[in-house]
Order: sequence, then C-alpha cells, then structure tokens
Amino acid sequence: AKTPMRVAVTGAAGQIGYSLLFRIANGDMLGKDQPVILQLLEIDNEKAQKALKGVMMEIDDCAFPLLAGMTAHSDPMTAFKDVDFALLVGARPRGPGMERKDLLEANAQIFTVQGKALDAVASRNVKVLVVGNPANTNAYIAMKSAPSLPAKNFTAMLRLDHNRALSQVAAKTGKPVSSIEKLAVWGNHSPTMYADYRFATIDGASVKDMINDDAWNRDTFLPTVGKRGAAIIEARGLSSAASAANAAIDHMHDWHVGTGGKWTTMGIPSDGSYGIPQDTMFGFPVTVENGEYKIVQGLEIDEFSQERINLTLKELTEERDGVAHLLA
Ligand code: NAX
Repeated sequence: AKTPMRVAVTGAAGQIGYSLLFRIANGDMLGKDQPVILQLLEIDNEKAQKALKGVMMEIDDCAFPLLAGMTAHSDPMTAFKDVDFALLVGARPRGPGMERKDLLEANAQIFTVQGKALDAVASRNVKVLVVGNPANTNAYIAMKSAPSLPAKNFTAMLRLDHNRALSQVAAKTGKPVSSIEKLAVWGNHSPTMYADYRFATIDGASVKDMINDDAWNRDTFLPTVGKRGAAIIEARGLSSAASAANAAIDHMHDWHVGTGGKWTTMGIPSDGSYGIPQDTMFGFPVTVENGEYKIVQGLEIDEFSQERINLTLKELTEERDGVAHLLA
C-alpha cells in the first residue's frame, strides 16, 4: 500500500470545507489508491473549534477506507507539519463597513503567518493552493513569506472560473464539457479575469468559429463568468461552496496526477511569460506533467485580449502594492 500523504486544510469548519474534506478523504483529489491524513486548521475560537469537531465526527462516520488519520489544529505550526499539500481556504471575509484596504490587510496578516509556518514545517515539496480571497494576492503573500520553499509551490485558484467558462461554452455550443479543450482563464480570480476561448476546440474544430459572435463573448460570456459568484449569492443566499470545493479538487488532482497534455488554468507565479511581471500570481493556461506545471507558450494575444489582460494585471498590481508595506 502507498504511504499516506498529509493534507492540510484551513478554514476546515467553513462552507467550502464542508464539501471539500469529504472528497479529499474519498480519494477524489489524490487518487483512489492514495491514503491521506487530514490536518485541519481553524481559528483559535471555541465556536469554530467545536464546529470543526462536529465535521470530524461526520468524517469519522463515513468510515472512508483511504483516511489514515485526522487531527484538529488552531496553530498553523502544528497544522502544516510535514504536509505534502496545503489548501488554504480560510480567510477573513469582508465585514460590514470594511474597506477593500482593510480586507487586504487583514488577509495579508493571515497569509504572512501561514506562509512562514509552511516555510518552517511543511514538506519541501509541499503543493499549496490558496482559495481564500483575495486568492491571488493571498497566495503571493504566502509565497513571499516562505523564502526557503520554491516559489512555484504556491498557486491560487482560478479553476472555478475555468470550470464556469467551460460550462458556459458547453451550453452555448450544445456540446459536452468533456469535449472542450484548450480553454484558458488569464489573470486575477475576480470579475476582471479574462476567460479566453479563442484557442479552444471541440473535436478539433474551433470554438471561436463555431460561436462566431464577438458581441456574445464581450457582452454575455465574459460578464456571466466574471459575475457568476455574485449570481450564486443572489440565488442561493450563500456564496459558491460545493463548486469551489470541486474546483480545488480538480486543481490539486491535476497538479498531482498531470493533465496528459491537455490545458487547464492555474494561478501561478509568473516567470515573465506574456509580459506578466515575474512572481505576479496570475492565471495562465498550463499543462502538467510529473507534478510540474508549464505555461502554454506562443499564444497570440490580439488587441482585445491584451486590453483584458492589462486590466486584470492592473488590479493585481494594485492589490500587491496595497500590501507591500506588510511584506518589507
Ligand atoms: P466560510 O466563512 O464559510 O468559512 C471560512 C472558515 O475559515 C471559517 O470557518 C473561519 O473560521 C475560517 N478561518 C478564517 N480565518 C482563518 C485562519 N486564519 N486560519 C484558519 N481558519 C480560518 O467561507 P467559505 O464559503 O468556506 O469560503 C472560504 C474562502 O473562499 C472565502 O475567502 C471566499 O471568498 C473564498 N472563495 C474563493 C473562491 C475562488 O475561486 N478562489 C471561490 C469560492 C469562495 O468565494
């Protein structure tokens, strides 16, 4: 049997956690033959820790054959000990009267502490996914707070945007999602993200030609994908949770197992590709092989795409500048 892998999840008693943990323990993330140990972090607060205990009782009651251990933590230094994977879901939500700047700063503090803890105690090969918003900037902060770990080990979740885009393209073309290849989402996990189907194919045929409607792209598709989170809140009264957990599973699964040459989207520290400044945590089209992602190179960026990419990059640059003083 394989050696169990250690998986840390923060915000484990939250909404996303409630969908995510069961799927990790069920083998959806790392494979049906890979035992896992869950190391769960919640804030040091009686109510949160009690709720976490309740979730753990339910996980026990699933009797997952692959679950080789499970612990509850309120300190990232113990939660992240020796972890192979870390899913950083817990974050500070925007409270009433809270400005964007306050939100950025509150989260910068959380992700500085967690980055330092990963740096100190996690496996040197830890794969980190940041889900908690603002996801790209939080991932950037964690990466910068962990100088002894390779920067490439830190990623942000753009996969929900990617999956939302896939679903919209499938609905528009009337083709199954599984037939769509070479879709990508550029930039920040925010309404400024740029979902790009210019290179996408279905059974080898161009999706752009099939849809052949630039106005639909600009006025319907991009706003629908960009504002999907708000539409879910409006309809459900709660933010996306099961779909976010599903996207986190997809992201980690593909990073661990590979994509077999197919494209997906990951928020990763830029290597300068496509003019995105080094280390900017940016959504790129990638392929994954042997646990290493690679940016798809050589794609033509037309004028419309460049404008969209500039817009999402500007937002990310402003977010980064807003927390720069905390990283010095
Ligand atoms: P919840 O508020 O239901 O749960 C968050 C949990 O995190 C809470 O239990 C809280 O106690 C815990 N927490 C807060 N700070 C913590 C810390 N420093 N250490 C450990 N735990 C901590 O939120 P939920 O709906 O689960 O969403 C979690 C985060 O995901 C939010 O920031 C949300 O904005 C973000 N999202 C990101 C998405 C993405 O695509 N990147 C999509 C979905 C989601 O909106």
